[in-house]
Amino acid sequence: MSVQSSPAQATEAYDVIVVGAGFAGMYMLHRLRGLGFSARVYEQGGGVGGTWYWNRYPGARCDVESMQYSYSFSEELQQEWDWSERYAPQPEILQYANHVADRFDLRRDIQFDTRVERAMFDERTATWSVTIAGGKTVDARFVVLATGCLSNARKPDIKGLENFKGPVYHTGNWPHEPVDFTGLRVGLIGTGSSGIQSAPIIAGQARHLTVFQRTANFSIPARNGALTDEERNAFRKKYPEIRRFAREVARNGIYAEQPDRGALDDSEEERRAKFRARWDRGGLTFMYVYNNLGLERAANDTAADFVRGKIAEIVKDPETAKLLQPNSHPIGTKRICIDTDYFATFNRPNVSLVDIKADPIEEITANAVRVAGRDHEVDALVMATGFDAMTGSVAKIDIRGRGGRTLNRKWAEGPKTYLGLMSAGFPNLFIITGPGSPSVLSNMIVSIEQHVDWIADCLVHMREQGLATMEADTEAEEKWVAHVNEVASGTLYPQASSWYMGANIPGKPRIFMPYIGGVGVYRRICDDVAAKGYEGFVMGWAEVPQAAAS
Ligand code: NA7
Repeated sequence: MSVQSSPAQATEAYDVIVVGAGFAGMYMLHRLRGLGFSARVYEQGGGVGGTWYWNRYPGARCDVESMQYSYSFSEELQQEWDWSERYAPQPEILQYANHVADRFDLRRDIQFDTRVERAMFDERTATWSVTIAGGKTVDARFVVLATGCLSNARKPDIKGLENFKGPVYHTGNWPHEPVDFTGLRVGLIGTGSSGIQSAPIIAGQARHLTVFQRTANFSIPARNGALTDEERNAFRKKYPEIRRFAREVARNGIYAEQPDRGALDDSEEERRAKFRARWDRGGLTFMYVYNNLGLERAANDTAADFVRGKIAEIVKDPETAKLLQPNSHPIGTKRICIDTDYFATFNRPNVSLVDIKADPIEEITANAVRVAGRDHEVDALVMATGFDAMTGSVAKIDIRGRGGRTLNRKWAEGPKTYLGLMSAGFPNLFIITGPGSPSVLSNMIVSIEQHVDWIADCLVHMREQGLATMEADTEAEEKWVAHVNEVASGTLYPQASSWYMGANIPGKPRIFMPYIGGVGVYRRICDDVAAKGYEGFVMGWAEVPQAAAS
């Protein structure tokens, strides 16, 4: 199948337009090409890598171990690439993305520095008309949104920010040139993953670092370190099992021992010993000591208390330690952070912590952040204030489906999708790792590969059956949205004001966006839907003949 421009119409046309050249867009392109579809990728950045292209802040690392946060689709690739550390730093992940682009010759079909402004569905021709920056319009049968979940950096609306005389950086949109804080007084706003990763590095450079904390966060030591050849080879040998487990068994797409008991099934002493062992090992699997930490408050409290105790042990000043101890949400209900020396950073004489929960920032002046009437003087500001997560990048595109209805209007009360893959009224528009899929609750590369493969199979099915359109059925979508919410409400997650709930964006509807049922369960549901002839999707034939078929 290939849509081509007829001589009379000069419009460029493809089978598929992919928006975004991060890990999702790159793999989508690779699959499409392999299946003989014509495809074009538009990427607003100047290179591949998506979130890893933009998030260049000091200390940026993935919180999933690199041997697992990597593509599995190519045996050669996973055998060849040498990750240097347990958690590779951002430059290395970006290097990997570039390596993949080169190795699979992807760049020739990617147009960089190009924002997609609009996508309009023409019901008569069953074609998407996509307008890119500069006004050029390109047609495609299908559009795949590979726009990423954490790529729309959000600078909060703080009074007086525009009056600040020094540089203001955002961790999610960091300059490509080196930033040197030597000799400067730096203010860091935000203590999510980005703030927690960057604080120790900035503190090591700056004359003084003031951290403005609204919500204290749970963080587990990364225990990062160089990977030995032996460790890499052990992983590689075990890859078939590791990858299978991550795809089919693990809830979060990460290979790890699965807990077989609840926290309250052990004595306090046994519990402490297990928490200590996981703390010493480091990393995200801390939450997998027991099988009910995300479900039962009493069980969760035991893990939260353990971490609070560790913070009190590490941080010397009791007042500061108390402020750093999270009390506002169950552990794990906001994405747990993985750090290197975050809490110990507050023992440095050049670091101070300001609580902006009790007293929010009043104003930013030319050279200070004013809190409770006191000016904290700073020469530079770092906003580690997060993203308009999961829907923000999609919302920036003017997407119009059937009847000219916009996706933003449809999602005004919260994103509605069937399986996270499609939204009713928007035929032939796929979303990768969208709201309603495990997405940000999982190892993103596992979820990306699953979505891309599912979409690729679906396009082949449509080609073989001569189908022109595919669209989520409204009823199936309603049921799925209800299911996503029902599963979330059976957990402790909705108890936190997190970006999973859209709670970090003023005015954004609060609904639990990712599907919490687990990647293995979710994969089976998607496969089952496909096996049943794409149950819950409505397929259609073209109202007018397609331009060409091959
Ligand atoms: P996050 O996790 O959204 O963290 C943002 C932080 O910024 C968080 O501490 C927020 O406090 C704080 N914040 C946001 N707006 C404000 C304002 N207006 N004033 C003060 N403080 C504010 O983003 P990250 O970039 O750290 O991490 C995102 C994900 O990337 C992470 O989960 C990993 O998966 C990788 P709040 O908690 O809202 O009170």
